Amino acid sequence: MEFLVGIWEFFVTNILTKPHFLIGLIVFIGYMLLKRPWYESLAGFIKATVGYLILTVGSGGLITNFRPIIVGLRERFQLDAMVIDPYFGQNAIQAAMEKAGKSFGDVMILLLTAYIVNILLVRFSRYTKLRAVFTTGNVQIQQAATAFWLIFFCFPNLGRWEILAVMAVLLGLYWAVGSNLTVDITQELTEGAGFAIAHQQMFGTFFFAKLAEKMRKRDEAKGKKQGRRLEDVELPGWLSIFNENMVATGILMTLFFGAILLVLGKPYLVGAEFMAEKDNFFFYILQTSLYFAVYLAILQLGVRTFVAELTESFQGIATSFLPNSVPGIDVAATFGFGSPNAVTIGFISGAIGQFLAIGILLLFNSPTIVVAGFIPLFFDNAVISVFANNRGGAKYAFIFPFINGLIQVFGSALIATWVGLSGFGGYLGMTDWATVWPMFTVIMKFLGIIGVVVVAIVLIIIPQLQYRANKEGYFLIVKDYEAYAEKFSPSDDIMHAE
Ligand code: ASC
Repeated sequence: MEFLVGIWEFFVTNILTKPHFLIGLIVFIGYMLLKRPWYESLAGFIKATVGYLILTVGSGGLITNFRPIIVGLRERFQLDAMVIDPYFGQNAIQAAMEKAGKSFGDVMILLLTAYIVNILLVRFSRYTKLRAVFTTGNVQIQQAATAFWLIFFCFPNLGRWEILAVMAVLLGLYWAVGSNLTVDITQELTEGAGFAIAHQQMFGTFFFAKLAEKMRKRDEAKGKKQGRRLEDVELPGWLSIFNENMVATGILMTLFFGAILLVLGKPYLVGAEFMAEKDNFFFYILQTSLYFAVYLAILQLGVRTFVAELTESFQGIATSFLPNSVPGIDVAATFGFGSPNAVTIGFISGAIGQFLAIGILLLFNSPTIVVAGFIPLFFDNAVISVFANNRGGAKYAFIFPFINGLIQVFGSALIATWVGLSGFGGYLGMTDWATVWPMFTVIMKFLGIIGVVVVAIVLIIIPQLQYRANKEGYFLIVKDYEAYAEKFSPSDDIMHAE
């Protein structure tokens, strides 16, 4: 028994929670199931793992590059506040659990059992209508920790195994249902790349994508002049340089970073050792800003490297074990599709929304003050912008991330204060965890076990409703995108060039 537990632990620590290896392994197994020779399968493993690691270098670089701003704003204005960021959130929960006498080992048990629930739900897609397996292990740990704390807050007196069972069912359902929500919009965005999103804003992305589409169709019905997608806007004269993504990102980020870095000032940045005394301030700003474009380019290269492998090899898994399914992967993979400018615009609009919300908290002397974290700021708002642009046009690529920025701050401040996490310095802060999870928590806190049943039923019904909306196309969109596109012309859903 101990031996088996040892193997499990090894697998969890080294593969399950390391998405690059998990995706590599899925590709390897997929190719083997497709009866490819071992050396081709090995090559697939290497390409997928390397590609995923490149993606991680890109997203990690963006996160580190932004550190002077996050740390600077906090220190410079002496905000003793809660940071909304998945890693800060995880640390806060670890500290809170220790204080409450709970073992973090239980979070790992939850992660595993919820994973199994997710796979089983997809295995029985005929009944559950769930088509996506969540594979992004790094965020699954953060979510398991947060879900643990929220559900423990609702049922502090429930026995250890009973509460773990409740948690596993709800979290497994959230993973499968959330990822499944993004299947159609992602297939349409990527023209059948064969993946869904498995991250922290799946409900939010679906909501804003559909809202953008609805607003556009409403405008169309009214006969209003149509807006355009970002990639179709041809700017005149000198503005035409913005048509090139790298240039647009470079200029926009220099203005945005530049403004904030100027507020922080060179003396602070030197004192905090973000820059050296001898460095020129202007060139420091320029370099920091242009690095943003560098990491975005790296991220996109990573996506291109592994997505093709994953799409092809997953056929092996889909035909053998998990019929009608796609893998749910890191949200950053969507940044390789659609308009690259939407990524930058989403980030900046979301940041303006968040900063405004933080200003409002300060103004009203909120008991909890929030400090923006880069991950919610960037990854949530960029993806919302990408989809809003894809389905509704440029206008929504600006507006929706802004609204989401407000939601992230207010939602996180409310829930973290209520469940007692704000005092521990951090909260996850990503869109779904500032919206749907707080709603689940309210329902469960006030309705008790009946609340658990209500939340579970709502989650179970969502894919059934999606299925009803287009029975014929529902599984076809993952099995054979071309056939789907021919039959259902997704051009109706997404916005097209004029
Ligand atoms: C997260 C998280 C990360 C990033 C990464 C984005 O939520 O914990 O490390 O987003 O997954 O690529």
